[in-house]
Amino acid sequence: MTPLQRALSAPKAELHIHIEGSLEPELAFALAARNGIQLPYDSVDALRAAYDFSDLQSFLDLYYACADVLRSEADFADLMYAYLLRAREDNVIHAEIFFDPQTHTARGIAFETVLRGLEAGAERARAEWGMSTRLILCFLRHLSEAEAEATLEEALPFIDRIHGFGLDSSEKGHPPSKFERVFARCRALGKPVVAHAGEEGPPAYVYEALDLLKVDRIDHGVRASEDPALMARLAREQVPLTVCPLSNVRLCVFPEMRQHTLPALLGQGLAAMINSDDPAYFGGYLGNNIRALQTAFDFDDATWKTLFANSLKASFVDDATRTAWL
Ligand code: ES4
Ligand code: ZN
Repeated sequence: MTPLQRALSAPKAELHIHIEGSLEPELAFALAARNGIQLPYDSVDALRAAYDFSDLQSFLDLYYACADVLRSEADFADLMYAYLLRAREDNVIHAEIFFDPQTHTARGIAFETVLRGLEAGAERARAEWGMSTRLILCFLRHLSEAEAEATLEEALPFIDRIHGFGLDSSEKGHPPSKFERVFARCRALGKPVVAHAGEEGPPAYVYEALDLLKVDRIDHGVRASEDPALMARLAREQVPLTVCPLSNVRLCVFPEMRQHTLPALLGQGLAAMINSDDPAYFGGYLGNNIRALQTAFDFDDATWKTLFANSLKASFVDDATRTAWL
């Protein structure tokens, strides 16, 4: 076996996946037909041809437009099950899955419809092959903190079914400091919290996520490599970084994979691991990320082992479960 084959077959966790970003064009058209909705594209191929992004915002515009086909509990269940079935092929044994309730409640879909559907898909995967999952509710940072607070209120009746909170959407101009109060409430509920930071935003946003939001992990964080003091702190504190290599290349954070800072992050001892982010839109699932990294960097077995151990270590499961995995 080659290091690539061993990497693909190793058990691993995925900690940064937006369930709405796993909506493949084929499923989008199937759900549009089921719900009597017209997508603004003629065919699967025409939609896929639109996956030519110049930055985060150009992607988000399409991502939110496509999410409109998600209407019923069954739609969310089918979406979740399709992702987990695909993740299983890459030997993902545990997935912590982001969802964006505001994208759906703004269209009149009830919070409970979204949650029940996602849970039904996850329960099917658990029953069929023992898949382990957690749900992380993300607030949309282009909206106000008051809207995030209102979303938290909507989630409170179901709080035992929400395993953590996150912050996503347009990063530039929406610093973590905008959400300091609502994140304090999430932490007071005893929930782990994470935030996207240092994807397109500057290292200062990573400091804010750490110091003001007191996050347990940083999502992306790749621009930390611009700030040596921040790199030293992330290494010292072993803050997990949920890095998404194909996403970063597709959204032009790096011009090509060989320019990705993942080797630098690992080289300086940061607790980074790899994830797919929005696999339907960015050229693939975890296995595709592994193949692209291997082509660019030819990682050895020890590097792959570190990446997958970092993913399992940084998961939000109880200590006994984590220890059994490692
Ligand atoms: C996202 Cl790649 C990325 N960044 C920020 N927010 C997001 N939501 C879905 N994908
Ligand atoms: Zn993301």
